[in-house]
Amino acid sequence: MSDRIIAARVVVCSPGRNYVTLIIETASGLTGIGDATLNGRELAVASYLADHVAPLLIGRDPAQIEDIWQYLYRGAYWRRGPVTMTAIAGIDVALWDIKAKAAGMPLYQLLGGASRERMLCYTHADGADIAEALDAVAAKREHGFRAVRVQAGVPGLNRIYGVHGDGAGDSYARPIEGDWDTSAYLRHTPKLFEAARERFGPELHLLHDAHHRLTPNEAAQLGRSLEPYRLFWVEDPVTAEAQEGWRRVRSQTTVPLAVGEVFNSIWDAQLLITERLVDYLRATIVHAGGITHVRRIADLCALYSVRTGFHGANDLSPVTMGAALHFGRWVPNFGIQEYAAHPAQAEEVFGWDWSYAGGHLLSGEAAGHGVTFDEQAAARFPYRRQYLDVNRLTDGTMWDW
Ligand code: KDG
Ligand code: MG
Repeated sequence: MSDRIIAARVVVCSPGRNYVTLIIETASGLTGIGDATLNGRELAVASYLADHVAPLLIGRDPAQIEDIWQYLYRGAYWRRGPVTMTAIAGIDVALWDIKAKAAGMPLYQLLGGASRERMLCYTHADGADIAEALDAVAAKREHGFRAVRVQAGVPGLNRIYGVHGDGAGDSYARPIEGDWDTSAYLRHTPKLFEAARERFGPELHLLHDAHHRLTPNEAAQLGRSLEPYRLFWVEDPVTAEAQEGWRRVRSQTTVPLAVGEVFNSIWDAQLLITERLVDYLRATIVHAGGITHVRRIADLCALYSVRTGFHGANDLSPVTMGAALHFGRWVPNFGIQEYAAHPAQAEEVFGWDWSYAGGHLLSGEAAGHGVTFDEQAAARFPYRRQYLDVNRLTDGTMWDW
């Protein structure tokens, strides 16, 4: 007997930061939870879902995940883009949650079963200068992390996103404006990783995020200068739009490359994957059309020796982490999972059965993706408009970040 969707509600709340959550209910009494959070543009996705898409879901069979996905993607005409693909992801993950609950299975079993028991993860260590950044790395290592992303302030620059915090104070009223000077950054960054290797030895995995700020040639210079320190990866050295620019980066340096947290479809990544221009793809479930679409991206990656390295900052809700860990438990070409702990207040709203232990993340065994959402608790944390930073060169020119 087929089931049918009887309700689809969007809740926007801010337990420490903003999250957009979709709740789908079925006639047989099942509930699916999806994350549709797009940092800094949350209400656009909430409106897309509530005003345009939720009414189309009522009466449909929740088991028809593929058909609903195609209906929302092909049927929209205005396809792709972060708002559309995040909205589709919210629905897709809620439907996979329902399907797994109906089957009485943890989601990874439906996807094809476990390929591994635990997922290697990396976390963030930031500092205003090299000494402070390395102390932050030491603290993460104490906590068992085997892979750490390291970002440090650059002399002469007052504020850099990812180093001096990411989203407080002024960001409620208008975006914080960071400073940027590529030459200073290129001079300073090798010193950071030289000092990190000296202090922590060869085994700790070190990662770095360049936040799309370099040209392809500058990225090649950065990669070469970091080769002696054997990084796990350099992330987003150039803008995601510079697809053919990655050929220059790839041909000039052997440093492993990661990209994709701002990608929302397989078409954003096609050239990078099929020409083997990157090593890790960071397109995530929440911003790239859900499990249904990211599975296609991961399968294409597998043909070209590209591994997953999903975005996992804490502006992606615990629902996305739950889904990502079931995906990671199954996907054959898993690489690493980013992990930044969620704000403490998020635990009052979301419940989850995934966990961290000894540098790894573990998915739970509950049926579905294992993440719950308490709508009454969410009402205690109303939405608060908040922006991501912007970035300017020291002469005032708007820049990438
Ligand atoms: O919403 C954007 C943040 O999640 C992003 O800037 C964080 O670059 C980031 C990362 O690698 O986690
Ligand atoms: Mg990043």
